[in-house]
Amino acid sequence: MMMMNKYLCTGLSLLIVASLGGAMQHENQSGKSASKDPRELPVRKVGHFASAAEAYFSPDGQQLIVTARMEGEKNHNVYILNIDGTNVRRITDKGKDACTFFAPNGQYIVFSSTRDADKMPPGDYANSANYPAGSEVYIAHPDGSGIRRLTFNTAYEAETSFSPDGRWILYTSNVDGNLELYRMTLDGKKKVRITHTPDLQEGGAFYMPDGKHIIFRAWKKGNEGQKKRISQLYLIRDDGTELVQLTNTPYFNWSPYPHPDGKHVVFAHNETGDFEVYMLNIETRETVRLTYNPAFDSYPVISPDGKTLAFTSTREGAPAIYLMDLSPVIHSTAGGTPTFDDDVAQVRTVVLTNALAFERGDFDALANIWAHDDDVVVIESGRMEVGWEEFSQKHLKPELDLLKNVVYRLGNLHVKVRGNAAWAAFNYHFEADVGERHVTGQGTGTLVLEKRDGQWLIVQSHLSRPPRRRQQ
Ligand SMILES: [Ca+2]
Ligand SMILES: [Ca+2]
Ligand SMILES: [Ca+2]
Repeated sequence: MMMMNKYLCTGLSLLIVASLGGAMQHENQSGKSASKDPRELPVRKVGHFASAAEAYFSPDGQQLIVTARMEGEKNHNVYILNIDGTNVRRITDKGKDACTFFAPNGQYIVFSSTRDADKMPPGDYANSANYPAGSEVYIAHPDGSGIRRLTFNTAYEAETSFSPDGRWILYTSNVDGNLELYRMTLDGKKKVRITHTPDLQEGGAFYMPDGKHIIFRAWKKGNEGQKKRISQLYLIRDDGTELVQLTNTPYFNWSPYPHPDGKHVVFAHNETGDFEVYMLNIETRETVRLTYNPAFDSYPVISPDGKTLAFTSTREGAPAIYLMDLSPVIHSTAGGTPTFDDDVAQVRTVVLTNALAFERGDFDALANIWAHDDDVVVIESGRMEVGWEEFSQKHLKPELDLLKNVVYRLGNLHVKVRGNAAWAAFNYHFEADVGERHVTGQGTGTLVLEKRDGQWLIVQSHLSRPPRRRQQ
C-alpha cells in the first residue's frame, strides 16, 4: 500500500483506489503471475525503477518520459529512457515531480514539481484533499537544461501536457477554489480558464489529435469522501464550449488518453475491482478490454503510430511501466477499428496472438493459449502429432530454437463461433533465417479452439502449403 502513496498526478487518492473495491488486496498474490490470462496480449516491462508513475511517448515513439523513483531515491523525478529500456537518464533532481510530457517538436518537456516549495506543506499528488499547494508548472529542454517556472501561487498546478501544435500547455489547478482545466502559453504569460464548474472536479486532461477538443475525467464534488466513488470521462472544446459526457457507468472511469486516430480513447476503470485498461470508441461508446490481470492496471497511453500501449501496473509488485503491442486488436477489423469484447473478438485475438508469439519465439505466450492435453492435434506437411506434450516438446520448442528473425503474418482471417467451439481460417506468410539460409513460405491454415473456463484455447492446427515446384 505504501508504494502507491507517491502515485501522482492523475488526481486520485490511492486510499480512494483501495476503497473502490479491494484493488490492493491482490497485490501480493498477483506478484508472479504477470500476463498469464490468455485473453491479454503479451506485455513487456520497461525500465528498472523502484516505482514508476505514468509514462508518455516521445514524438518519434522511440522514448518514454516518466516520473519515477530509483532504489534509494526519496521522491519521484523525471526520467527519459528508450522504449527498449536502455539509455535511462534522470532529468530533474529536486522536490517531488509529477505529470511530465514531451512537446510535439521534441524540444521541450513540461512537468509539475514542488522543487521550489521547501517552505510549503509537502502535500500529496495522490490525495485530492491534500494536493501540494507548492506544486508549480515548469518547462525545460529534454536534457534538463533551461528549466523555466511558469506558475507562481499557493495553489495546486499539475497534470500537464501539450497541445498538438505545441502552443499551449494544458493543466489542472485549484487556484479558483476547486479543480478546473486551464491552458497557458509556453512563456506562462497568457492563462485561459477552460472549465467553470463548481460541482465537478476536473483533471487528467489531454488534447485530442484535432487540437481543438480535450479529453478529461471528473468526479462530482459532492461525492468526495463517499465510499463508492464514481468518475466519468468528458470531452470539451478548449474554449470551454461543447461539453460532452462520454461515459455513464457506475465505475471510477479514469486516466483517459487519446488514440492518434482521434476516434478512440484508452482509459481505465474498476468494474473488476482492481482497475483494467480499456479502449473506448467515442462514436459508438463501445469498449474493448485490453488488460486482464488481478493487479492495478491504469494510466494507459498510445504510441504516436497507434500500435503500442504503455500502461502502469503493479502485476509484479511495485508500480512499473509495461508495453503491449496492439497490432492484433488494431488489425483485426478493417479500417483499424478495434473489435469488441465478444467471443469472435477474443478468438481473433488468440489466433493473432498465436502468430505474434510464434514470430517472437515466445514459448510461454504460446503455452498460454494452447490446450495442454491429448485433444491437441497438429497437422503439418502431411504429418499428424497428437497431444500437447508431443507437439510442444518435439516440434514447437525445437522449431522456436531453430528459427531466427521470424516473420509470420496472417491475412484474410475468418472466424466462426458456435457455443464453446470456434474455428478460424487464414492465409499466412512466413519468413525466417535457419542457420545461413533464409526460408520463405506461404499457405493457408485452420485453427480449432475450445472455450474452457471462459478462455479460448487452441486444440487443433492445420497448415497447408501449395506443392513445391519440382527442381530442375
Ligand atoms: Ca502553485
Ligand atoms: Ca471544476
Ligand atoms: Ca487489473
